[in-house]
Amino acid sequence: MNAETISQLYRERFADRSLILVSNREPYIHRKTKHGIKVDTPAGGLTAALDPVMRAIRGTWIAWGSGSADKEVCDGNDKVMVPPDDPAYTLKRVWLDQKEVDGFYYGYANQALWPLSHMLIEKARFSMRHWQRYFEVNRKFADSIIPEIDNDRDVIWIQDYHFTVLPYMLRNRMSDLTISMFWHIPWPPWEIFRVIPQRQEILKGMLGCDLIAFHINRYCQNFLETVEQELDASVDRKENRITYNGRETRLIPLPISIDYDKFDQMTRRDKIQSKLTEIKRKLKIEDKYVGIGVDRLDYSKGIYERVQAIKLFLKKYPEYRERFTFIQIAVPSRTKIQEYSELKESIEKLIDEINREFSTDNWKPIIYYSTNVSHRELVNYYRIADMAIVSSIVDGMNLVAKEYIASQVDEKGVLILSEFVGAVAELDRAIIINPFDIEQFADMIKKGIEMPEAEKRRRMQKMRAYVQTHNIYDWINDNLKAVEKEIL
Ligand code: GDG
Repeated sequence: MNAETISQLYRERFADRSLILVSNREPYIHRKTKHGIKVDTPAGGLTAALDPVMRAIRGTWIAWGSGSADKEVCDGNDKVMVPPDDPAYTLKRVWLDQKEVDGFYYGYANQALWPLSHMLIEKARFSMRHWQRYFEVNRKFADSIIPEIDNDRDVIWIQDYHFTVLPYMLRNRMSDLTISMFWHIPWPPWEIFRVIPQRQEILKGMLGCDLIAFHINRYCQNFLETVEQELDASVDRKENRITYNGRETRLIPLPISIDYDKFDQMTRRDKIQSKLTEIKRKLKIEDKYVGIGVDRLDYSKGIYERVQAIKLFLKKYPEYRERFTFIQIAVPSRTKIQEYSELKESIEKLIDEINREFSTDNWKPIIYYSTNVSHRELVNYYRIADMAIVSSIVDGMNLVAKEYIASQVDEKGVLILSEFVGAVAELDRAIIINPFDIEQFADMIKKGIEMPEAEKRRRMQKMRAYVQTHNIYDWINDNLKAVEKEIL
């Protein structure tokens, strides 16, 4: 599947239905700078995955307008065509004031639902004020969506944990709409979810959907069990169906993916070799074995554990000192939340310690970047790296693993992958680690480096073939097929 086939299929199957995608984060952020208005693409899996889909389908994307120049570039209806250099679809922005952002986004979404869904009960904070703002912002989005609906045959596609009560709000206003939701993070077992004071409102809200998709079946099963325990609903575990208040909601596992061809092509672009040589020279890593980590700086990503494993690896296997360099790109994320700024500090402190302890005149073990890097630049690092380490302690899917694979055109890279990411079910040729087991983790880094070339290649070829044939367009095709089933 590719962009063209998807756009054609959409036209054939959904001729008179528009697609309205709703997410918190917008795919393009306009920002005022000294040199005029600049456009950023945010770091994050959701927007990275969905932008190619919207380019192909050309629907309307409704999201929070978070950039300092966002208003300036919009028309009177809060709309702007994007991508800026090749306009293909409409972005409609919803404006939130500081109190709304604090309560809805930093508060309920990211300090209650995010940690809870990642099974980190002790990090979850619940406040009535945050919940109220969260509820109000969901209503604000409903108000912004309704005027965009041409007729009740349109398809509304809601993304993620920011909008759990929105499906019910829309359903109440237009009962025949087709409402589908994709949940990008894990769904925890009921014993964990039940901690949430507003758990029933959340479940009732989500059951306003016709269809809810999770990355893997285990998350579907967790959701079914949660509903079974919390609501007076009929739950069919075999068919993944829930009937509640006379309405049916279907669940499906749909593992998200990436635009494989885009990464593959960026990796093969002209002059990339000289660019790679230049970067290596600048970083003084021409003769080193290079590892890479790319993450939003989030406690779910296991960055601290990764750095601990690298420290142990260098201690235990001194023969790799001056020969192994790790590049960590950690884009700051949600920095207003204390937990996140503390994590940033502790990771940077540990990296500093390691660099002080092991560095020599011509070698620094860890090169650390704490800035937003474009996908084009990221690909350079993916190419340079002989090994990628994805060590999340919990992760819905993890796209970095798939991006690294798509960038390995010479098939030599090694992927070290946590057993706690959704992607592990599909990428079983990676070297699988438990990020909590630092000893084993350190040994696996050694194993990855020392793996015979032929085996590295065999494993990488298998994973590349898989990601190529299970790319983001295959994912959207499966999504559309599932939605179509609901409509017919
Ligand atoms: C959630 C779930 C699920 C990284 N640095 C920069 C940058 N990135 C891009 C990567 C990749 C994305 O961010 C991160 O993807 P993850 O999958 O790790 O995602 P989360 O943001 O945690 O997203 C996750 C995902 O949703 C999709 O469903 O896989 O489990 O937690 O694409 O390349 N992008 C830019 N600058 C950077 O510096 N522009």
